[in-house]
Amino acid sequence: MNRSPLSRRNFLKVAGVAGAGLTVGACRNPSAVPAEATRAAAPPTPTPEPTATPAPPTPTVEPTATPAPVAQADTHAAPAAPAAPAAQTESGWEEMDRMHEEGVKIFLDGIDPSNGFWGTPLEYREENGVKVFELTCQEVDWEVEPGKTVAAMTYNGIVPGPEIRITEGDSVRIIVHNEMGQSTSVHWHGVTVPNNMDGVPYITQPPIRPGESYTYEFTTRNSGSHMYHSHHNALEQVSKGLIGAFIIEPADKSNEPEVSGDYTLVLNDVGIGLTLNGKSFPYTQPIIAKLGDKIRIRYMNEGVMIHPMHLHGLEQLVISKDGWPLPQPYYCDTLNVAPGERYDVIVDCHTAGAWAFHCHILSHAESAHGMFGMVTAVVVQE
Ligand SMILES: [Cu+2]
Repeated sequence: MNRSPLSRRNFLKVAGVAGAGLTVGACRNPSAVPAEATRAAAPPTPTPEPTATPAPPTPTVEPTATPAPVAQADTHAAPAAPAAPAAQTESGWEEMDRMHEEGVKIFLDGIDPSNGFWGTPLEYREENGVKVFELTCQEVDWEVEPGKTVAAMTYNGIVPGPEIRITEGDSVRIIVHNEMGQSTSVHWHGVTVPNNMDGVPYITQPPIRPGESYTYEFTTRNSGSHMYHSHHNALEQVSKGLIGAFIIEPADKSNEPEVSGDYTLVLNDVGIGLTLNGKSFPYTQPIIAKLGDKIRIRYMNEGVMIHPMHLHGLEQLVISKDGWPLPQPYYCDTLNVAPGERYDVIVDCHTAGAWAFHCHILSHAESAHGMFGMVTAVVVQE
């Protein structure tokens, strides 16, 4: 978004903690935080690991497919129990506080609204009235948080993939190139398409094999916040990053809310870990708004778990579900977003401050080692 960068001083000022002595020791390098976290004991929360499909038999699929990433994601779910006794000693609680503070410092120091966290538009060319997009499936190393790089599967090298944003009624042609070591396909999740464009191998098309390209073409009919993702070996491919926003703006915009910012949050969990737009706290980015702004947030859950997204201090007005406008919008402070679901909410930034914004399954957000995973903030500046 076109927002001026927020200095750490301003963030602290607006957060009401300027001058509160937020001195952070420079005694450890950032990677120490996740390193500590990975030493945490077994997580308390059951995860989809047991229900995950067995390792695929094909040799092209690395054994990292499910178990390893799941384990990584869960190492953050540092249980309170083992940490508690240590915290009761002076050095234990001081260490705990220091780790919490250090994560916040990395988050603040990393604020950069232009770093791509809030989406990269997919450019297109126009051919005879058709908008032509190209997506290339690639395996890349992806840094999700300080010291943690994962083997991701991506569209055009980024997680989530670039945002496709068009207008209802547009005709699109999307050419997909597969440079990965396994076959794939693309499903246009929530988008009304002809059956043969639905992207399900052996049902509506052959898989797009390594080295091949495949062309999808359709005219969009239903506006709203939709998604695109792999529909082949999906537990691995989607959870590792073959995901993206597919936003169709209505042809008639007269009922669209007027907002000063439009933010998409793609949620994911196993695979690359507990992430918002492909990043885990402290590598997430805050939404930065001005007092009185109205902002739109589009949640898209590409993970395998439910994530109740909780915003402190500012209510969320839910205006649409899966791209369909709600006949009766409703307010909430915690919005449960299940796998596959999309919700659009409007937030009236009526109170200045730095408001925590996180998944409220606490094992997805905060441990004895500080905040991690699905955590960010809405910063309302005066
Ligand atoms: Cu969650």
